Amino acid sequence: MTFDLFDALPPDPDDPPRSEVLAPGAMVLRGFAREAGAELLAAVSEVSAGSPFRHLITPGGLRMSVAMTNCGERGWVSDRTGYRYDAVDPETERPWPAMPQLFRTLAEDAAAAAGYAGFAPDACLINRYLPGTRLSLHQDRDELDLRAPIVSVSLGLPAVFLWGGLRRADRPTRVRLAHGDVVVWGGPSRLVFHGIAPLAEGDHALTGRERINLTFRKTR
Ligand code: MD6
Ligand code: FE
Repeated sequence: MTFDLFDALPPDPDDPPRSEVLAPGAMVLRGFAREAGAELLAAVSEVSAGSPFRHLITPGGLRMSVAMTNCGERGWVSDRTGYRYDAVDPETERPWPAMPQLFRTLAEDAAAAAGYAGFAPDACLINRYLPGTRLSLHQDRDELDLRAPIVSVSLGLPAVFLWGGLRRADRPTRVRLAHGDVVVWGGPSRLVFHGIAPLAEGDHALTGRERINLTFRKTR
């Protein structure tokens, strides 16, 4: 007779479930990028050596507290005229740095793990947070093809992700995202309002006082 001992074990607090469903079409893959973390951060440094982090201005004239850059065929930018994806970095007036192969592979693998096989991102927005930085509730709706999901990778300091609903007024739930966690969302969740609560003070072994977030998109 055989039986599987592991079926009988209680949940281990040091080894929590690998994935959680946030809502239909949306999943958190816990620790999915943790192993690649240091390499991903090294690649972020290379990208930002070519296209530096900067604080964009919203169409309303406010300076965003998140610093941003991009890599890939197109990058997300904001200025007084609105939001758009642009093949050229307005700051350097050159194309954005190429998307590192490691980024592309990770994004494709995470999408597939969440049920979105064949994801082919053409843009990666890179957000940098310091303690106190926040990102107010918004929808990601500047992409032409809303059938493709978004893959979001958290690195460095943990953050509280605000996960709302399809209406701006829907009260968000709070989801802690730690170094290496990956959120994938699409389908019925694609236009959910979301944001990041003000980042708490902290010191991460790989990033110090920073949180870095990568969001991979198919913009057209
Ligand atoms: C962040 N993320 O985690 C901000 N948007 O720093 C986003 O705004 C976001 O994580 C669309 C899809 C996934 C995301
Ligand atoms: Fe977003």
